Amino acid sequence: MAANLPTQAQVQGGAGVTEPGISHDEHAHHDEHHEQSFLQKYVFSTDHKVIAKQFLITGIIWAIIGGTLSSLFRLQLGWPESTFEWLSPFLGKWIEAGKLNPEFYLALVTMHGTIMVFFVLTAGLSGTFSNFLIPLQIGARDMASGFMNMLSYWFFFASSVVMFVSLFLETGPASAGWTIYPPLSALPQAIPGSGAGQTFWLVSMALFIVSQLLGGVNYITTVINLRTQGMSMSKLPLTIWAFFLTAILGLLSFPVLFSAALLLIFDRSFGTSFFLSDIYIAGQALPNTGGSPILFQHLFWFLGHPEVYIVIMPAMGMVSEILATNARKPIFGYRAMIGSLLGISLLSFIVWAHHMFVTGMNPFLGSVFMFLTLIIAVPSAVKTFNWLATLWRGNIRFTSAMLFSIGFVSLFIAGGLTGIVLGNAALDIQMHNTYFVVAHFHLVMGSSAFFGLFAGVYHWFPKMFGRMLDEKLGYVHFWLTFLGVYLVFLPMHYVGIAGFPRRYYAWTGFDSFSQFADLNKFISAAAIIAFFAQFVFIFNFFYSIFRGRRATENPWNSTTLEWTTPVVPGHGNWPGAIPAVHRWPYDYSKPGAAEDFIPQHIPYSQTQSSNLPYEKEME
Ligand code: HEM
Ligand SMILES: [Cu+2]
Repeated sequence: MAANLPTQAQVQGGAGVTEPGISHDEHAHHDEHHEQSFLQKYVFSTDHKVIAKQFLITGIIWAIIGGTLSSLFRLQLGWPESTFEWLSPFLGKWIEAGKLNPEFYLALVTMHGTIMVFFVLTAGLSGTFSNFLIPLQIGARDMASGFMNMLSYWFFFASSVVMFVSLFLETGPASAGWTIYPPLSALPQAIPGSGAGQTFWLVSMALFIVSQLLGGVNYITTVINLRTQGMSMSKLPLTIWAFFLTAILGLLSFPVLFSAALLLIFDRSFGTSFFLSDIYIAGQALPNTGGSPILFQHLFWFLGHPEVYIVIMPAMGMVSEILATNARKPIFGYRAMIGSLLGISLLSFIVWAHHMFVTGMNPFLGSVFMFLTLIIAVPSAVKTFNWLATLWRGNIRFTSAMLFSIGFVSLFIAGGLTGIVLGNAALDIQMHNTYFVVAHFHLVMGSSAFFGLFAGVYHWFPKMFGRMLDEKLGYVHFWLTFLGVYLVFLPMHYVGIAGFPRRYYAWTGFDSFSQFADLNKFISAAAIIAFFAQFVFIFNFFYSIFRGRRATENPWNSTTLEWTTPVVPGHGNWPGAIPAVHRWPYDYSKPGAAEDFIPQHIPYSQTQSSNLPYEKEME
């Protein structure tokens, strides 16, 4: 399977790094002789593979922090009467006489949500795999602009530093929830976390959005311009379709959050009243008039809803790829998969107000948003059906990546169903701001996106590091996590239906909720165990980078282009010419074929016995 196919049309318009032929030998040269300094190679690198690893490792660090915060607030919810003296050395003044400070509790949930949604599942997931896979799977030497790509990581890094520092502020980090609704977020005097912590949050988010936009423009340009010869849009792996559409979603919605954040900064620091009106503090009227806190919600959710798809679509793409590879079957309904991604992308812009059914909006408007929201169930169901049909009668290999992908489908179904419940305004009015919503989005987004992330790491680790992750540890990690998330989030539906509100520090003051005392303990225990199970993965990850079994070029017998590169691809990805592409990425178990997979770069002329009638005419 020599990869030295014609190169002349390696359509590498523009960007210097990726010019075929000319630059490449130079790059190989660089690599072998270490002319690049350590700093250029590993720190301020413009190589998409290094940048991907930077995103991944930063994401893992954030996930550990985000998980620790949730363990802390679950301790409080599970054992509200107990004291936690042993935490005093770590939490300082946030814990008094063993009791968590209620305002610190709000800071914990706010930072947990912010970190998980943006820093782990957006930057860590999408940033890692868009960077790693786009050039490798479309057949490009690097991103369109390596420099912008590097900036994208370093803006994320700067944003991370600001957010991290805010954890240690005297008055604590932001505490208005990950959705930072005003007036709580707009009035620095409201609660301690509304002060400097909120300012840091906004500055960090602004930097984060710059990072997202730099990355997104680059991904889009790369996919449009740098595909190798033969790689038409209809031969793209679904991963790339997902990353491509995700980048478009980000590009169109993050700027709206940016403007909302900017206006909020003005309200906080420069006396404007975009989001404030008629506010009284301790009987004293504030001068602000004319603004609307609901306006903020509209701006926030105009990003916020697409954001949940920014988080989930890359995972969907990777899961599609991994399911087909390990079921040894073509993905079922390739075009329907692309169509449903397109459908979800379009719809995701016109449903945002389903987060706002209780804001007093006109019920007619509510019913329009309800209608549009429920339509999303259609493309979501198409995808689910196609994943299941791909598995159906497949020759399934239960690799760790495959287990996590199947887990993804399971969680997406379990969490998606309750979306349909919440999408009904009449039901949502009862359920809004209860644990039912928390259960919904932790299954459908939190857990399933994490499963997509894990699936991706188990599957592409060999290409990233040239070594394999340990599969036995992978199984342990999978089962503990899979059982863990269901044990944590299924019971939450139950307490949510009973009206248990989210973001409450203590429920002991409410008689009707004391019946959930045991259930809350159970959820907390399961959550903390599931959190500690993640260290199996973290150990496996760092151990295997150095000590894992050595990988081969194509350990999963996969069809896509990244597996035609050397075990650890160098700068420029292919030592010789970039292979041209002749077929779609899902030629698994083709009748009449010599093997159960035919890579994308193999021409039909070499596979006569397996060609379908119309494929015979194509060469
Ligand atoms: C059939 C599809 C879905 C429908 C109809 C749906 C509907 C809803 C509705 C109506 C809410 C608002 C509940 C409330 O606050 O009262 C909501 C919350 C949420 N949904 Fe979904 N959803 C669906 C799928 C998804 C998916 C796929 C994701 C993420 C990948 C997601 C993530 C979220 C998040 C993060 C929230 C809560 C945000 C917050 O208030 O903090 N949903 N969903
Ligand atoms: Cu939404």
